Amino acid sequence: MTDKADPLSRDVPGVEPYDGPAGGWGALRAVAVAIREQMGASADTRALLQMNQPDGFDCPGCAWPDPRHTSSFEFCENGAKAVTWEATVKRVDPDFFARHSATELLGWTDHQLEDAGRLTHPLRYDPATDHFVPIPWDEAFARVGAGLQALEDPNQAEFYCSGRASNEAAFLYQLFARAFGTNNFPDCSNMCHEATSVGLPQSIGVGKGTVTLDDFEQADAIFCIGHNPGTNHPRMLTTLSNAARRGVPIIVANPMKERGLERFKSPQHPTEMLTPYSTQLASAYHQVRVGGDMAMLKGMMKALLEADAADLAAGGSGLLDRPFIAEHTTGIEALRADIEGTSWEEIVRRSGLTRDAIESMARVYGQADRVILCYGMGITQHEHGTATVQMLANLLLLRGNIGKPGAGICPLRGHSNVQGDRTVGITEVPGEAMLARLDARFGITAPRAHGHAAVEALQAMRDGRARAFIGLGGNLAVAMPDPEASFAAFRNLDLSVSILTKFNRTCLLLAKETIVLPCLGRTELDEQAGGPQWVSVEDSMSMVHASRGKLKPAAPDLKSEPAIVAGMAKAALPHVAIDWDWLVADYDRIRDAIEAVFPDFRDFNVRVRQKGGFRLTVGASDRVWNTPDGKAHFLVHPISGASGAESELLLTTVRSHDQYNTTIYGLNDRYRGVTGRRDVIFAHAEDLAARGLAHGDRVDVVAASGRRLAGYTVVAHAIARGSLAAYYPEANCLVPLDDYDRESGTPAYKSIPVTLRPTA
Ligand SMILES: Nc1nc2c(c(=O)[nH]1)N[C@H]1C(S)=C(S)[C@@H](COP(=O)(O)OP(=O)(O)OC[C@H]3O[C@@H](n4cnc5c(=O)[nH]c(N)nc54)[C@H](O)[C@@H]3O)O[C@H]1N2
Ligand SMILES: Nc1nc2c(c(=O)[nH]1)N[C@H]1C(S)=C(S)[C@@H](COP(=O)(O)OP(=O)(O)OC[C@H]3O[C@@H](n4cnc5c(=O)[nH]c(N)nc54)[C@H](O)[C@@H]3O)O[C@H]1N2
Ligand SMILES: [Mo]
Repeated sequence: MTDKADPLSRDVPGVEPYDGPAGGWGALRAVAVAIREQMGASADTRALLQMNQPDGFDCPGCAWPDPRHTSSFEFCENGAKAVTWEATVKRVDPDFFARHSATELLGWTDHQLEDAGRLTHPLRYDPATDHFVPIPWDEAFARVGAGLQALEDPNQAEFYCSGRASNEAAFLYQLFARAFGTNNFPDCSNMCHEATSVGLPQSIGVGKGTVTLDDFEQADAIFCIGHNPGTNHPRMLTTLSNAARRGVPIIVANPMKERGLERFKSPQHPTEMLTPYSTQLASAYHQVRVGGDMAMLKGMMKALLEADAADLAAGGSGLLDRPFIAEHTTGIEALRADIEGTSWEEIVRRSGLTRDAIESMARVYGQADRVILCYGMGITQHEHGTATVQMLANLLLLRGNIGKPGAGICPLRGHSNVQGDRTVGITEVPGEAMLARLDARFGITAPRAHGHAAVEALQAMRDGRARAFIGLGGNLAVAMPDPEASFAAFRNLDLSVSILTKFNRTCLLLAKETIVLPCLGRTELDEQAGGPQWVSVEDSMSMVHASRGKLKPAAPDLKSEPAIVAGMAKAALPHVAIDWDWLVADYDRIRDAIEAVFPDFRDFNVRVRQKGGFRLTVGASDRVWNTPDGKAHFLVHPISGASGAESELLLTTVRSHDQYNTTIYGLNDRYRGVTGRRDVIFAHAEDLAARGLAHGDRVDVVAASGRRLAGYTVVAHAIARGSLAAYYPEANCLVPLDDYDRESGTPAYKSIPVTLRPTA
């Protein structure tokens, strides 16, 4: 069975280590394949050239900002995949739904469902025939309206928003839900950067990143913790490689060796493309244990405090920014006591890193004047995600690394407008000032009671307290943990409405009434009564800018998201005196309303027309701390996460290079050396050996609940001890719905205790 001499020499189908850099010719080839498969041989590739151009559309792929100074086409493999997936020539039209019953479609994979093509008509599930059937828009809206009016209480409806929606669509959507009477806004941010939105305001008074792209040009050191830009924010590699070429140390903390953080061959760089040369990115790569970040960060602070004390003793001025701490912060003494009381033994055991490694990270940190800390889902999707985000803020505050050029905190946001949707009111805990302005502008009385975030929404649906679901984009049932609970929750509903570009599994979890409303995508021309319209989005760095679709819509019957929201609102709220048609005829009117409700958008329609847009105010970037006492706060939490016990295996779930969340473009994960399959689990060879297993063995991955992923193939990989990784969403069956960060509600997708058993 196993080759005892060298277990890694064993041939495992579809698994072959990848030796190349990120980017390079492999990226260009992948784009050519995506274009051929989705758009055909005679593809109109003009769309790709419009991406992230000042007068083009915002790439739906990620929220990394566009460099303001260049107008040259910024090439990104995964952005191109996102666009070809939307601009595909394939269609799921009425014929398609006549050929395939809902029961049959439920047996398709997520890849097959979306690969079938773009939606073309509004649909309703017909229980008599078990098929989705086309219906006219009027009827679709009337059914949505009737379903909502039939509820006993508006709080029985859940209004989900995925982060693709524009500011204009999201603003109208929250207006609709609040005029209807609820603050139930589960949103994709609840599964993503909620730990940032909840944690950072307590630390620094704002729940957003504090840096801009310019800061990356001035930083002396960059830390990348728990994110995978080569796959999920590929345009960031250009920023990182520019920094690396300047000699800026890039320190990575990630349980998995990710090629996109190691080496990059820029498709924009002729010398790199035509020679064997690529840019080395990470100057040091620390394979922290899954769930070991809190221990690691405390270790860095401990090493920094020790070096500070040594420097003071030697007559130096210390390593802490004492004037900054005195003027701008509170809580340093409690933090110091906590860190001094934490032993190196615990830090080393729980982080999985040596004391030397942690001290070297602290040395780089302590020697740099301007430091940026970047982080992603590796930090947030844990039971202690919010506390860990606050540790990142502590570390930065110790040396005054917030609110000065070249320094700050940089959460890598997920969906291209997830941050903007929040800014324009998609939140279950709205502030009174905003609600008062909304009421004044529209003559409504918005509800004041807090609503549901994503986990609470699913719990309410599961328990029958929520009866209706409206989804503006996304695939909530598949994105959430615990399909046993979440699929049942959807099947329990009276009304389920999905506004989508592509048909997905959430539509197939049939409610008493199930409606699918097809919408225009980012890339497409949006004609309204007042002429062609464009929308606005906010990137990870709080830049708000315009996005203009140019392509002919996938089908004549599609409506824009704002028009669909307006259609539903008119039907559900016949007695509310809001002129929805007037608002949608010209999106400038929606933008004027946004400005009236959110003062930070002053002169919105003027400033958003400037090239590159404008930046929203981020107080902490200017050392204005919007906390109750006007100070930034050092916050103390006990170490949580990995215990470091010999027997412990924590499973993290990650995206492959060939997927966009629940959208599976294909079955390859090039940089991790996997081709044509997703049923693999990455493990450290010694963890396998300790369990009598070897590379290529088939195992069942079993969670504490007893649920399992059966028949997976283990792949020996460069991953930290005590750590496993598998692909999302397949592994979501191992995450109980009740395992989430109690502060932010973020599901613990990235530290699932499991055991491995040989498959019977
Ligand atoms: N092409 C593409 N682009 C995307 C997406 C996509 O699916 N495809 N999704 C978008 C969305 S919504 C989001 S939120 C972002 C997600 O972007 P990322 O945050 O990069 O997402 P993940 O793939 O979840 O990768 C997390 C990284 O964290 C590491 N990690 C896992 N567990 C731990 C841990 O305990 N500690 C540390 N330090 N690291 C850990 C993993 O090894 C992996 O490298 O990307 C956005 N952009
Ligand atoms: N185990 C595990 N689970 C996770 C994560 C993880 O790392 N691990 N990550 C979590 C994260 S960070 C997120 S953000 C969620 C993702 O959660 P969602 O945002 O709910 O999911 P997506 O897969 O991005 O949504 C895909 C669907 O969006 C629709 N769509 C695409 N473009 C548009 C558009 O322009 N308009 C409209 N209306 N619809 C459109 C398509 O029909 C497609 O089927 O998943 C979460 N789940
Ligand atoms: Mo996300």
